Amino acid sequence: MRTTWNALLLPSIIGGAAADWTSKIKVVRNGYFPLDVVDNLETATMAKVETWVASKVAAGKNNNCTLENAAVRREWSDLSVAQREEYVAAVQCLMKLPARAPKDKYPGALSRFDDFVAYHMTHAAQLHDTIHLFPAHKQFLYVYEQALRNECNYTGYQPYMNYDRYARDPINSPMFNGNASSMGGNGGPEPGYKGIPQSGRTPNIIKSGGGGGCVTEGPFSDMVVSLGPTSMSPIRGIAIPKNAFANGTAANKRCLRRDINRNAAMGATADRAYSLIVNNTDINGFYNQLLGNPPPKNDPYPWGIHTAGHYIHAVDPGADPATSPGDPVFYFHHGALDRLWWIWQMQDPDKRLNAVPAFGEMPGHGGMRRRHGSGTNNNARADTDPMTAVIDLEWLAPSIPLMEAHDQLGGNKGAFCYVYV
Ligand SMILES: *[C@@H]1O[C@H](CO)[C@@H](O)[C@H](O)[C@H]1NC(C)=O
Ligand SMILES: *[C@@H]1O[C@H](CO)[C@@H](O)[C@H](O)[C@H]1NC(C)=O
Ligand SMILES: *[C@@H]1O[C@H](CO)[C@@H](O)[C@H](O)[C@H]1NC(C)=O
Ligand SMILES: *[C@@H]1O[C@H](CO)[C@@H](O)[C@H](O)[C@H]1NC(C)=O
Ligand SMILES: *[C@@H]1O[C@H](CO)[C@@H](O)[C@H](O)[C@H]1NC(C)=O
Ligand SMILES: [Cu+2]
Repeated sequence: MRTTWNALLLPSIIGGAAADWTSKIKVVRNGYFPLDVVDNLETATMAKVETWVASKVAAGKNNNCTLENAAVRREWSDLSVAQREEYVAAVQCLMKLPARAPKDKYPGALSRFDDFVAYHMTHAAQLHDTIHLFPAHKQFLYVYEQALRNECNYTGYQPYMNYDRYARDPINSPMFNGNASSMGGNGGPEPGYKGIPQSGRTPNIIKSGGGGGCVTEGPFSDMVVSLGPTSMSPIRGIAIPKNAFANGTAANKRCLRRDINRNAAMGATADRAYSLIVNNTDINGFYNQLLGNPPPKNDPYPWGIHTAGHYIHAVDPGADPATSPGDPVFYFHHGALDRLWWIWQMQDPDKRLNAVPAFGEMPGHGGMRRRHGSGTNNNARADTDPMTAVIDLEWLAPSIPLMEAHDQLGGNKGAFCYVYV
């Protein structure tokens, strides 16, 4: 049936009149937030995506993935209130299911949700070296999305956050307003918390947005955070109980703390994301600009989108690079980055799909910055050829070849088959 359909479709594409992608993918717009420059670029890119997928179909290389059967990851505000509540309930469900991480090494992993935090906090190199950052997080998100669907009966897909919609007033946004269909509210005031230092940047701190205390409103106000903090945590001025283990894997039950932060969010506005995509024809430029390297000049929010997105919802565990998936908003942020990477790739799929950053910088989270040429950032070069490298999430999922996680429309033997709208 599918083959017949593809055969019927092809002539119209070869004839130059590709069918309108909106007949294949259901577009939902909330009508409240206007489309921004990146949304418009994404829309304009869909014709290229359609042509490219058609060529893969024609070559028999699409692993059964088509635009018609692709999952759609939507922006949070484009979900209905009922869909948002279904998502929240699925995350809360994961937080109640038993952990699978080995108990001896990860005694503080108390739930399936924690399984993901436990992996992330102890496998920085496997997730964050130059060749792994994008594809390994693609796989990490996919496996989390699968857990929500297969273990908690969630019927949707992982939403992403379009920072631009919330950057100017994140605290009152549909993501963080603290109502039942939000991802929970801000933390209470914590005067000792000054923000997150950004050495080498001007300004050199993401100033506190006024929060830092426990989240008291919304679905995650009763969440129990267990793993972390690790010795890498850049959080200062808050009395977070120390983890019994330096590696952060002991149980350390505490509240979820946040500082919903406009100063961070403003570094991830659509103009910045647009410049990131259209100003970089080369993957190294894209990678470095995403991470804020070199630091932008004459920019009041010179963090780079990756850092900005993380600190929108800091503090504990969100601000600790190792334990950041311990705040469920992490998955919205990395979904947003995955989307930007995809839009960038799709500007020229033949050249960009498999482009691998040769040598860049570690993610610009607070204290984790590394210099070019320092011995600490050579995981990518030391022993791994991207062509033979793998993404091994251990207890989370079977290992897959790294290059299988570059293509979200047919990669990983067709397991990846999704678009962002
Ligand atoms: C594609 O789908 C067909 C029919 O469902 C199945 O037999 C085949 O194994 C699938 N191929 C791939 C690569 O997944
Ligand atoms: C973390 O440290 C503790 C105490 O040293 C150790 O027992 C545990 O195996 C470590 N876990 C990992 C993942 O290294
Ligand atoms: C998911 O649905 C199945 C089948 O209806 C049910 O047995 C299972 O308990 C549900 N799981 C959860 C976590 O609700
Ligand atoms: C929560 O806020 C969102 C965004 O303002 C709104 O659409 C939704 O109806 C609100 N939900 C509740 C339960 O108040
Ligand atoms: C591309 O970068 C240059 C230099 O940083 C900047 O002036 C320009 O505005 C950027 N272009 C776009 C479209 O953002
Ligand atoms: Cu990460």
